[in-house]
Amino acid sequence: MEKTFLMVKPDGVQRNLIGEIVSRFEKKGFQLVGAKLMSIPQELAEKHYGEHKERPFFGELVEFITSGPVFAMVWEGENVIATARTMMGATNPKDSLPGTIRGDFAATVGKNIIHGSDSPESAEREIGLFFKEEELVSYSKLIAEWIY
Ligand code: RTP
Ligand code: MG
Repeated sequence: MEKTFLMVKPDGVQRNLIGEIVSRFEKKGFQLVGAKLMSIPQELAEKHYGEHKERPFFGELVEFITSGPVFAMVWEGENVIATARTMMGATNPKDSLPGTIRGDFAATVGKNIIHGSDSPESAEREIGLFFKEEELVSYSKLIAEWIY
């Protein structure tokens, strides 16, 4: 079953949005298979955002993501990678629609509440960066097979 890496960024944690965000993915029908509140070490932040190394905002991005605790999660379900991106909304909150997480809660591009893997390759890479194999659990719920 497909898995993705999602993370409530420091602004989302500070604004008490962990529960709201977890709740949206639960209600959608996805399954939480790993989660932890953590501070991101500098080196992990630089690796995680490695694709943006040459961008002018890289320093700011790493500084922000290491500025306070984040809530790191792994979610599972059919098409969870793309669906989670849709539920998050556009990167820049000026373009993210109401009803999406960024559309409802974020106002600036640098502080946009949530991170989500953008492809199967990123998901595998990011899950591996943030979680050990034994931190992920596999379990089934005793309900309809289309609720993941
Ligand atoms: P994320 O990686 O955090 O889930 O966000 P994303 O895929 O929607 O956007 P991405 O292009 O990967 O950019 C990563 C984060 O960098 C910040 N950003 N700032 N100042 C700027 O122009 C700018 N552009 C991007 C955003 O916080 C974005 O989430
Ligand atoms: Mg990204």
